Amino acid sequence: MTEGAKMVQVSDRIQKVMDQFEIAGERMGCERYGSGHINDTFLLVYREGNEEKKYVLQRVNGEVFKDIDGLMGNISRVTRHLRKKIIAANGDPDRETLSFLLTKEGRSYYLENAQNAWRVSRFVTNASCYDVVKKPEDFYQSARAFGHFQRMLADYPAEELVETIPDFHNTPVRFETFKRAVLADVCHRAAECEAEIRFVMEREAEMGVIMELLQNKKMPYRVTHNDTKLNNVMIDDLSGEALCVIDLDTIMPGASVFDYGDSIRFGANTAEEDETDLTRVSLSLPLFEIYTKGFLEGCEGSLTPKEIEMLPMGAKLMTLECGLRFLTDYLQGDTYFKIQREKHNLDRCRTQFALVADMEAKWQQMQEIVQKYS
Ligand code: GN1
Ligand code: MG
Repeated sequence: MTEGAKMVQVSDRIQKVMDQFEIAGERMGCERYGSGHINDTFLLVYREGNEEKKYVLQRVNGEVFKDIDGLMGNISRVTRHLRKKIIAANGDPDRETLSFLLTKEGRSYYLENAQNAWRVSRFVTNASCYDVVKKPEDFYQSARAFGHFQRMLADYPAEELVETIPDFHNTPVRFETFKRAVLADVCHRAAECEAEIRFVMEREAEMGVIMELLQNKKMPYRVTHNDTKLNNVMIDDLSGEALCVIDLDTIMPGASVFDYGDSIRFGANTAEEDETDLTRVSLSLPLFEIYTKGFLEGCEGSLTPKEIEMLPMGAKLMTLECGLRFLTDYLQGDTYFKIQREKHNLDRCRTQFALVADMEAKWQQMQEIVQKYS
């Protein structure tokens, strides 16, 4: 199919949305893009003279992100801060951070209706996002990038940021929501999930460990990304270096170990997030080590001894919390995460819990690896 033919298939709705933005050139194509569970993403191709230009069009899920003004405000403030840092380090701000196009009315997003806001960013060319670790080097690069991202935001005034999803990584709050979902059992699915529910209940005592350290000021609040999946970093196709951290919707004050932990959860798993054969799920210690090294290098010595000590716990709690969220969504009727098949959220929950169990088995080795780089 030619690019032109793809363009013909664009729905009237998308066409109308694209019309709201100030985008130069001739429209050549539009196709679905990426593998996010929340927003809808499209790749737009335009031609200006002989040059092809690409953009990313996104529908921000208004059910999940209730304060679009706050969210886009966060992103523009944070990217402005990052641009300054990148320029000061002789980097290329157009490739190393996201930039958004304005609508014809000069706004950073187009509000289609209360539930649907749309935005357009420049596509970072000659760079890729990966859903699985194909080369350990890519994972190492992502680790450095997320560590460095946090480092660049260390002097950003966190109080200026809106909490786009309150209590996003507050595991005890997630646990309370889960317990209510079990009790309500609106879809009559709790009986089927007995083993998973028990798995969660057996770990109740650990749920609050990180939040308690933050609340008791034993660990600092930092500006964190909070959704540090490998596919949220763009890797330069030529140099192989991590270029740009994307998906900035959940930048909020948080713990450094959230970012570290969520990356381990996703990237150091030997299987995909929705693998149905649980014998394939495990924590890869070599990948765990590579990420630990890269993340600490990226943080450039800025983590406190307590934060470093809690890295394994961050990995475990982010994995447990994510499994808990998938399970809660399954119990509530799959209203939050997009699913592609029946029981998709239950499958995702099971991989997360299998990974938690494997982390528990490898706890000692995880601690030793972290100590080696501290
Ligand atoms: C969601 O949108 P996406 O796919 O990057 C979710 C994360 C989960 C992740 C699980 C706003 O991220 O918190 O860890 O799915 N984002 C939101 O894959 O809830
Ligand atoms: Mg994403």
